[in-house]
Amino acid sequence: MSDILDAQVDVLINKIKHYLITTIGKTLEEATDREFFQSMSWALREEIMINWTATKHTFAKKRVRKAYYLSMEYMPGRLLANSLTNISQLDLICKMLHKLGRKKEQVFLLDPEIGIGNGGLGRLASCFLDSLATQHYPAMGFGLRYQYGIFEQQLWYGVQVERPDCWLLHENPWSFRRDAHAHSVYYGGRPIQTLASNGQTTYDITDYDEVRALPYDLPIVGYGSQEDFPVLTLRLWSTKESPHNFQLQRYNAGHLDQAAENTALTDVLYPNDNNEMGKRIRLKQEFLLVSASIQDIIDQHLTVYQSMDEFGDKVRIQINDTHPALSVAELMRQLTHCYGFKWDHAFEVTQQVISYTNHTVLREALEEWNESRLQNLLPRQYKVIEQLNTHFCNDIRKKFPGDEERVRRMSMIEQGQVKMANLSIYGSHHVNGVAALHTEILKNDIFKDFNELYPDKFINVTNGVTQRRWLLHCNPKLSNWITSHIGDGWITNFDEIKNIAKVASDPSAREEFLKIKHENKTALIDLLKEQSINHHCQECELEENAFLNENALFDIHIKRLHEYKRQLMNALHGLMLYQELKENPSAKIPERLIVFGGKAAPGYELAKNIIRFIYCLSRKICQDPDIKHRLRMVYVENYNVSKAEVIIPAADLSEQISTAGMEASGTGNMKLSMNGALTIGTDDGANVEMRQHVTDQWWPFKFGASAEANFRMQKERTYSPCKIMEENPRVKRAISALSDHSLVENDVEHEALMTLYRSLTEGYNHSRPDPYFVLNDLQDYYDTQRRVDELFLDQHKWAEYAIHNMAGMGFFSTDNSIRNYADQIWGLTPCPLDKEELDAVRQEFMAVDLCRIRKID
Ligand code: 26W
Repeated sequence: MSDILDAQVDVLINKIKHYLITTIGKTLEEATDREFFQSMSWALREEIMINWTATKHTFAKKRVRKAYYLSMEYMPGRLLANSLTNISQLDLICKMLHKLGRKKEQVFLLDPEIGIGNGGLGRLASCFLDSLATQHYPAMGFGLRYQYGIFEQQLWYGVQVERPDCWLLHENPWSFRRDAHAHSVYYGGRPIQTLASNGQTTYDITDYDEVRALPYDLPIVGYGSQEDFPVLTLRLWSTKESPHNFQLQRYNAGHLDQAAENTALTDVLYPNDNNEMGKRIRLKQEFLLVSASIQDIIDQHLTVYQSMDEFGDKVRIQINDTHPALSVAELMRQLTHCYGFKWDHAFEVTQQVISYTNHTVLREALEEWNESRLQNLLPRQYKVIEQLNTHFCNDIRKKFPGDEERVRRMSMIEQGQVKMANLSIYGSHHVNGVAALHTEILKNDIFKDFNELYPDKFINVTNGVTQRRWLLHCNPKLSNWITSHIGDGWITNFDEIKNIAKVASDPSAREEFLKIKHENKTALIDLLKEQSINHHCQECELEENAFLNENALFDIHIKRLHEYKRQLMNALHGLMLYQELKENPSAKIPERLIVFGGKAAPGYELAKNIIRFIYCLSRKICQDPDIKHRLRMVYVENYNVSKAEVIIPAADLSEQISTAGMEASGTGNMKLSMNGALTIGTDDGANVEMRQHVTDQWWPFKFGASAEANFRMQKERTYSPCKIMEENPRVKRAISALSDHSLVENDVEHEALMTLYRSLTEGYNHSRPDPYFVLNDLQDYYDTQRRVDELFLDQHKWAEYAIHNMAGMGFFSTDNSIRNYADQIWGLTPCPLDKEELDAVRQEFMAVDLCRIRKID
């Protein structure tokens, strides 16, 4: 075995030398780490290309139904090491790097962090692709290739500064430009009514703006320890490189901004999470994704079937939130205008093909577009929407005669706004929420009218995460421990994780678990130290012991910053704990390190002020000689997928404390739990199902008002945070510290904290005071944290709980979510690599290249 590995190492080294000389003109010794990384990637990619080609051939040959995932966001993080884990080649690479004396950490650091998304929605899309690939589903992802992904967050003395995220600075060996699949996308112009040969009225267009969308493909490598691992495609559109897109006439007339608008279309990701902006360029981006992808899907279909007759049977399109909702209008238009479908038939096919996932209940995040903006930018799609709306309103009237108020509420076009959720629901055969509670809220609250009209349309598909990245890859020590106790079946069948419960009561297994957690904490401490050596940190963090040690309770709150996620409540708890420790120094409270990570949308002032508050408070704590050895608070700069891979394995406590009824699902909750953290959480989103799967016995830290109670409070307008403050001195003392100058060092800081104080007590910018009920849950949260302390003091008991929590996570694999989509929504069956196709590709390649890393028998 080891001989074979040695031989493979040598072949790989030869291949790398080959690429170094033929593409860079250097020998192994003189190559920089980056040049080495590039050449190594080129060498490895040969292996992946074979399976990628064979995967494509297989889908075409078998003529299977195929699912297309349309998403404005993805969050793959670093791809290479994860892909190598999936094909069990990471050991080989590490061995090779060791032999050559290259540091693997340094080499893998050169793999670009791909962050072309905001948070939960984009990361979910990436987990889905991993599960689609691993389970051999015929599928493909579409997205946009933003040149600048989610901004890099710097923290200057508590102030968030955004820097561009230039992930494309270096050539990416895993990104394949595909000129043959470029498409034209049309904006603006005037529609001209035409009569198609079948008598159907459609619209041509004149004086339009034509934009070329050029795709770049990324390989998505599924898990497979055999030779037949599948590889799917993530196709990302760019408008950058097409010369046609630069409008020289406008440039010559002195309008550089207009001239470059289309080449710049895919330049930047909009950095808003759960907040709608209504910007024109964003609408152009959304349509770019929709139009180019649908043309591509139709092309792929015609290549295999030569006609559109089976389109409704062979194609499924999933739209990830409403961002690609124009798919409904654009598919209708292409079917009627380009392929001669009659309206009714086109709609039947559209509805058969499209389904929509909703990811949020926040009303400010539901997309609406200004009607005249949409009409001017996309005149033909606007006409389709108008016509769809007429049909839709008639449907409503038929079922609810005389209820014009209902028609008004449900209409897609209302008061000069086009409502994308309404369009998506009408155009889809299924609409799904992402957790049981969330789906119920959709059905009974925000989409109640729609559910009454189409009761069978709404279903739940609970989110998940891929255990391959979020356990196997990011936590190798714990993975080995799990495998040593229950075998490695969990990697592809996560239900088997339940078997780990059998060691929960075994003292030596607990000991092993605690030791691994300890080692993972050391890695996190190293990361924090690295950050604090960075220039924009407070001096006191540089002290020895700055982050306590591995015995402290690691209390982790990582996610986008948003009021409803209540990072403020966590920070207020830190403040109350600080005050308690001051007052009561002999209290039996374990050391605690509170870690925050997450970006605030650049224009979200309150969120930025919450970061500043955390900074001020952590400074206060680390300047206090009585407390700094017992409590610390730290904000991890620029939280991203790679940082999550270090933070999550080190967590003891997972903060999932959103206002109940507001978080659609959450997925960080699942990642932390499967890495052996206990959850302190409200009964919100997927927390509810996690608790059910873990059982109440092993879920000790549930707290807070229920979603129902919160809705009631919202409706009845009975909530008074000031009353809570008056009645609860401990809460009052904490809130007062926001306004009494005790935490701040200057006026600017004081003003920042005052906005938080006001938002809790009076309301901020016309909103009600404390709209997310922080004070209402604060005392319960504080008391629950004291129970956390108590359990943590008994490490073996804590380990027992943690192992039971891991054991309850089987349901929360995206393998399971994807099976649910495939069975309940798409009607899709797995299609494993065809052996003949794989052999054929291999043979063809072998004929020209006899130097293979993996030998075929
Ligand atoms: C147009 C602005 C905008 C951008 C993103 C509006 C809304 C969004 C997303 C829908 C927000 C989002 O990411 N939602 C999150 O989706 C996750 C995956 O389903 C859930 O786990 C989170 O609870 C939900 O907040």
